[in-house]
Amino acid sequence: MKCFLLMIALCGAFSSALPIVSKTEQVTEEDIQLAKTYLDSHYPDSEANRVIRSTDNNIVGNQLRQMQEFFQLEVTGNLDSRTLAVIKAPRCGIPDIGEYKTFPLSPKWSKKNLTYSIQNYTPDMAQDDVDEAIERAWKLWSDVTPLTFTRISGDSADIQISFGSREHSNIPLDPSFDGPGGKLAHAFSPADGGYAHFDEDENWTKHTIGINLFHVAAHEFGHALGLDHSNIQEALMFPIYNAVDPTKVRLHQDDINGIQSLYGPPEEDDNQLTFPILPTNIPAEECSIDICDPNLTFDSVTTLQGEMLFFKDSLMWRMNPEKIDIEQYHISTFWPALEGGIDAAYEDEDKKTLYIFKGQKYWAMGANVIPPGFPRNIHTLGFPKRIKKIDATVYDRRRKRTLFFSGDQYWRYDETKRSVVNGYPRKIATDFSGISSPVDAAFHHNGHFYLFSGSNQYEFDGKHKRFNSIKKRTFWFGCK
Ligand code: TQI
Ligand code: CA
Ligand code: ZN
Repeated sequence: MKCFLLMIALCGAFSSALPIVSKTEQVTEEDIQLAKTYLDSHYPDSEANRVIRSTDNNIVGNQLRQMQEFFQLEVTGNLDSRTLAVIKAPRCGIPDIGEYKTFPLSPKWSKKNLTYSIQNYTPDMAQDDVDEAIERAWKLWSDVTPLTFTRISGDSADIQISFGSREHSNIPLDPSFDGPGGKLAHAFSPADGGYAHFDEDENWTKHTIGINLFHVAAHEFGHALGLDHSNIQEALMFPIYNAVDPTKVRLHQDDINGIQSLYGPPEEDDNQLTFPILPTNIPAEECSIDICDPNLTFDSVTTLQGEMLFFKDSLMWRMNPEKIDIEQYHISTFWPALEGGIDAAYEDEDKKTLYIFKGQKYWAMGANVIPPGFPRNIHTLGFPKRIKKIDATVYDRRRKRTLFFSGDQYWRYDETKRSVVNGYPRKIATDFSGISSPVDAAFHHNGHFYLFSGSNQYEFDGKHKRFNSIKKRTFWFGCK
């Protein structure tokens, strides 16, 4: 916001060196030609935006109006002196060819892992839908940059998001909103504090009736990251809100070029693992291991979005429990950095995150957001230094706690408090009597825990803390 004002100020400084056409001065034929060439190259001549030459030889029409709107000039449709001054100073931070634009001096965030907070909610939408729209809007930008966006609470976030109407804050130079219609939202550039404000007098929705929050948030976050408006009509940063199907809102190559001019492309981080998108119609590999072999043991097992994944060495099998249909993949297909041999894995369905453990490292992969800073060391979870690897893990959705097995001990980890529960570790043999340690793999299905040890699989009733049955490990595959 402030930056836009700054740009006008800079333009003033520049253009004062140029002859300024005063309000009363007659516009010359030369000026008209100049303006026409300028408008034709910046605001391509379409049916809707044809330049009409009026009788008094002035340029009028939509091309000029668009240009005036773009530069926040008075929209007169006439080639007045201020408009002409902007046309005559095309090098004032304004590209000659149609493309993205950053704010003057290109302010940008100097760190990659940014935080945001949602300070309040609009009553127009369910809170979950607001959270989701905001998260998806950030994801558009994090997908094409090295940036990450993590939601935190409180007032210390880099980018604070809020809804308000009219005079909506006491931040200096925060322009007030204008009631229904008109201004929808605004955001402060990285130089000005990175706020994103949404006009509460608009009707915010998750579809096209009313104003689509995801669409406007995506545009505002572009500003909050340092992008000014683009003059490419299809770009998200083009300053006109076209109600498009929100499922079709995505970045234009111009938006990508713009944001990457500030932050560069995503880091080819060999260490970062991404949430696996399991193919739906790509044929899986031939099964190269006899999955019914009674001597086969698993490295780890986890659920993933309703399916089950079994890991062994460099391979993984995917099974849909409804279909008893097994597909085999190389682990490296999804995670080139891993090369298999993983120790443990679990899915936190509440955080929509998959965790993978290998040696002292572990990775978190979000279905929607890429959690920053992984891999991390398992000791950051609070395990003692003597623990060199995790054997098995499983998430207990009912208690929002994760069980970790290592050697002959196990821990409970509180996912809400993000710490190991007091009183742990405990001996596996004490609480899961009958199971032989170590536990190879563990997962949760339909309210039961399944712990794998050697060729056995123990079904454990989490509620009554007792074993229901011991099944062969191959039970899931319908082996004879
Ligand atoms: N709000 C303006 C905007 O974000 C605020 C603004 C005007 C601005 N001029 C600026 C911000 C120059 C930075 C630089 O663009 S708005 C749209 C769009 C608005 C407009 O309410 O007019 C969207 C908000 F692009 F569709 F026109 C969101 Cl998506
Ligand atoms: Ca408004
Ligand atoms: Zn904008």
